[in-house]
Amino acid sequence: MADQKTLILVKPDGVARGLVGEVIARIERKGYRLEALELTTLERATAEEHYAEHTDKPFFGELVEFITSGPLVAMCVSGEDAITGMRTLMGATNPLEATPGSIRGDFATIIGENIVHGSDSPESAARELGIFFPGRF
Ligand code: DAT
Ligand code: MG
Repeated sequence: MADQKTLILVKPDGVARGLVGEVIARIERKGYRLEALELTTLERATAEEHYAEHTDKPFFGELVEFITSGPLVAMCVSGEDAITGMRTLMGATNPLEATPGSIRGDFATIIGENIVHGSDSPESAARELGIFFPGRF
């Protein structure tokens, strides 16, 4: 049992498609809490810092292009085991493998536009929350 905080993003595709309310509704219905929320468009440098672990991947360029392509919604979400729990709510990275009923399983078709981001570990959550909400968590 651990009360955790995690960084959740509704990525630019989710915002453009009008899915912000849908994603937030699922987070709240599950029983997690919103601790902070902001609509923002990322600078390239911020996006590169956020996705630093993927710098050497072949898709890094398109990933940064995509995440900076329009406004996104950044949230700090908290609750019991919220990091793993949010990953389950989101579904697998590749929407083809994401279970129906998950956010990606219900709303996405391609890996490069998979609606949401969620931190994958306590270390990632602390690092990523520091980027989006400096000094707050
Ligand atoms: P996740 O977002 O589930 O944590 P990740 O950290 O492995 O997944 O990758 C970050 C994002 O990069 C992912 O949400 C979509 C994109 N991505 C991952 N693998 C990709 C691939 N093979 N081709 C294109 N985009 C990819
Ligand atoms: Mg990841």
